[in-house]
Amino acid sequence: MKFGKWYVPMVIGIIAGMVAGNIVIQPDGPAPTMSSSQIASAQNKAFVPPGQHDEYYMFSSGGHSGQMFVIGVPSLRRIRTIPVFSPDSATGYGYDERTKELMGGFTWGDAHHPSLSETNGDYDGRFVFINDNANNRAAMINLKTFHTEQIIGPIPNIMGPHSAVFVTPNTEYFMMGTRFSVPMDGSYKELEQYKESYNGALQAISVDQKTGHMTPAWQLKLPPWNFDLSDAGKGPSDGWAFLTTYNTEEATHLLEVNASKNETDYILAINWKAAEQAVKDGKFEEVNGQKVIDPEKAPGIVYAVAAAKSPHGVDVTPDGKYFVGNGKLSPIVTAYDFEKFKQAVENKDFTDEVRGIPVVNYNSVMAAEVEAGLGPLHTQFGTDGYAYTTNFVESTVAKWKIGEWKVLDKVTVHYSPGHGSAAEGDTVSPDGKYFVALNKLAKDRHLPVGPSHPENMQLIDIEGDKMEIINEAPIDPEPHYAQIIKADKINPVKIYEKDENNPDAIWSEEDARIERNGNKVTVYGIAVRSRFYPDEIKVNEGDEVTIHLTNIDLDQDITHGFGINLYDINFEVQPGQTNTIKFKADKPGVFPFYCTNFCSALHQEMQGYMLVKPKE
Ligand code: K7E
Ligand code: CUA
Repeated sequence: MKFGKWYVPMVIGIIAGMVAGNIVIQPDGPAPTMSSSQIASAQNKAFVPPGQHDEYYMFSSGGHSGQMFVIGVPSLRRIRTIPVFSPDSATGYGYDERTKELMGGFTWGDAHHPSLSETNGDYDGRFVFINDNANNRAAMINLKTFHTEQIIGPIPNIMGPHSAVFVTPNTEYFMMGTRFSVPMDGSYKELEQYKESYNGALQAISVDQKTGHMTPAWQLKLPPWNFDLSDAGKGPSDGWAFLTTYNTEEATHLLEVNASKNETDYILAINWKAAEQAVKDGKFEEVNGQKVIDPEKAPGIVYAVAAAKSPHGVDVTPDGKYFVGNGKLSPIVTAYDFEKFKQAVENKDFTDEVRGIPVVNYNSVMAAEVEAGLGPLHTQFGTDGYAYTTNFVESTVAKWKIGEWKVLDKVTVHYSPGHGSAAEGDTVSPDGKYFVALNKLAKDRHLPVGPSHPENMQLIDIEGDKMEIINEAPIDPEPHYAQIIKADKINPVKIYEKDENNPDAIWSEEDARIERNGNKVTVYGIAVRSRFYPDEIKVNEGDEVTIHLTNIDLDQDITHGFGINLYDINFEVQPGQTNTIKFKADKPGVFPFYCTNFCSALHQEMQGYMLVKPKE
């Protein structure tokens, strides 16, 4: 392998740097300022005048904030935070009954990779999915309402689905590969039994095309390695998924060193159509209610191919002809020719077998090794075969071209980019135009705010030969990945449709009422500018209280909140929406409730009293 000769010293350097706690080569101190002509050009390209809309939506993961950020491109204005895995008192997410149930008892998630639904390999603007790396879950956000509508999991047998979520070209499935290996059946095993008793997995989730609802479909048992990222094939490679591995050393301690020993790890190529067939043919075992396929017992599903040391991202080109592995601990990005890969599989051109998985001959399928830079993590695509790779260690974005396989331009970013996101970058027809570097460190780029800084997004104009940074904005931790979709593909509703069949909803003051059944009190109320009805809720200490509240203000952007003093309760009702809250009236006394979301000139008058009569 070409890279074998020369990357070793560099890798040692990187590891030594990591051990010394100094992974970032970029020097401290203010970055070079832009020239006045660069500033003028940037203003011209990135400024969105007040009242005008951005050309694109960017959906960015919120990392361990558990949220998703909606950002306009090119302005980089944050338009909305969509709460997904963590409570959000601003919207009442995690407080009302529906969203409390969605969160399933967890108070956070680690959201890494949003994936927009696709039709024929193109973003269709229906749904966006995202993983929870911490709690084995995935969420679906409906882009009609921008609300999280479903969360599934924790899914048994998998642990830390980091390599997720990646939709197939018609959103038949999305894939979730695990970062961690654990005993797959959920049992207790000592780490000494790691090699025999621990496993990784790839989880396929099927998606209902009408509702976007997710169902665990099947799981593929994988070796006790770590899996980093995946991508779905398209065009000629449709039906396949690609998954990067690290820690093929099968280390259990000090992975920093012990998982960085092998010269190469693997990219796994998974024939998901064959896996689907194996399930139909009954070639699976049921474990904790999940259909688990063991590739050793169902051959023809999983193949491995060598990849430069501990690869991070794997990305399929827009035409589906190549899959590209990003070296991380090697300075190269390897492009594999899918057609040759398929031939090698057919010809059984294997060099090895590892844990029952055939290893395809690297030299037969490798199309090119692109010297991208130090610490390449992720690659995105533009028009005309241009590719953009983020180099974490050297803080650059490298532009190269499919077929030419060499770097044509580099731009320094600030600092240490993780993922990047190109306009319509994961589709069969990327737009080019914009690339957003999702930089892990901001350091001196914004007003200082103490020892820790926000992350830093930088917008790069990729239209010309030379890449040019034209905008930047801080962002809370932590965008891992983002997808950028044309704004006109998304058509959100303006108000909730009046649901006459919802038994909890009422639409007039006359229907407002309080019902009592033993110690259970149910309130059917309305919120309308600028009052609640009823505005007196009288209960007894210890009562179980349910409040259904409908916002009958069918007017865009007139949202009401409902907070009760000292009861740790706040939720919202958007126009036409009904929400429900349940609690025990365990504190006697007088507690005002009020509208928390400024809605009218008489918003301050929008209040009432909850009277909790003390027990005798
Ligand atoms: Cu941050 Cu995709 Cu989780 Cu790379 S991952 S950077
Ligand atoms: Cu309703 Cu403020």
